[in-house]
Amino acid sequence: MAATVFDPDSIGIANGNFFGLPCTEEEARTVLVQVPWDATVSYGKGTALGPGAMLDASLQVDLFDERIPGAAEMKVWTLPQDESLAALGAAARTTVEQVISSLEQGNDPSSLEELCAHVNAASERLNGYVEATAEKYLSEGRMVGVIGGEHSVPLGLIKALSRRHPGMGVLHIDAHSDTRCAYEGFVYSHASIMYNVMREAPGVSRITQVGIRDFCSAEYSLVTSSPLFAPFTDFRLKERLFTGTSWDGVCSEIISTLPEEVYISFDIDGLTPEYCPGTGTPVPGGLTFSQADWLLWRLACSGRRIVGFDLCEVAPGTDGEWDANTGARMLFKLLLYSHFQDGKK
Ligand SMILES: [Mn+2]
Repeated sequence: MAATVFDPDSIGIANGNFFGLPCTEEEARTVLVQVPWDATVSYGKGTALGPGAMLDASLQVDLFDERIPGAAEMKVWTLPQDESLAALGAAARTTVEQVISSLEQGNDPSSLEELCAHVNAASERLNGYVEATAEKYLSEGRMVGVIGGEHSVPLGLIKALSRRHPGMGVLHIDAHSDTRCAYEGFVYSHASIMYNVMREAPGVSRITQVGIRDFCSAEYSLVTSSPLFAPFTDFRLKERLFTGTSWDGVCSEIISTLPEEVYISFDIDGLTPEYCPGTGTPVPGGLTFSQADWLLWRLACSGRRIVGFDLCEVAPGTDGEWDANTGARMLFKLLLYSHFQDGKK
């Protein structure tokens, strides 16, 4: 039947895979794990709908790249969403809303410990799911990418990878440092992912942060004093650019802080908010799509190996499919650049 013939130059077929790529679980070189979870989001919600919205938007992306042959032949399979996760996250979200509204009314945080413990237990189950899923596919020799969801969700993947690649670095693109300890009482908060990486993934030797522009003083002192971190705040990036350094030169400085094996943790709000108006905590400033793309391309060309990635905080918003379109296209770049490295081995 004509509808089942894969044509990379025409609109993608809704076969459950991102970009409509024709690939089975057995054939997969990369497995994408969707995590529809926005339990601890403190401001705007909706990132739980991100994976589905990006999957729909991905069918519009042309599977061609002028630099990398074989884009349409990438073996990428998408693990279907686990519905029980969405239900667990929605229940936890209701408890989180109770806690936040109680905190906003000035109630004593210690009176909320039991509610927070419920949320933390739900997050631990989520982390267990992601880690076990990652372990399964990594042990089969496949690459794993996590598609959030809020930015708390990739912890299990980062832990699994850091055991296999001790000394690996994390390239963290984000408006936020995400180094808060138990934000609002929630240990596995979206605002704590890199704090938790520091605590629970000792195999990570470097966290290089790019585009950070919304942080508290405790976070700033942590990332500027700990040798684990290499912070490139948005102000420092712009200072370099506005005084005449090229973006390519800045990318070289960023990449030079990373070891040979690199995991990419991409929060879409690292981009300027025009690209992601629906995301939970948009912040003015940031990277353009092209700047982020150039950074990832230069990383791939640097000889370093991309060992895995996540793409988080994409929320469909209310203005059509723009956020998901941006997310799907950034996901395509992440897949392309990890695939590109295979050709160089
Ligand atoms: Mn963020």
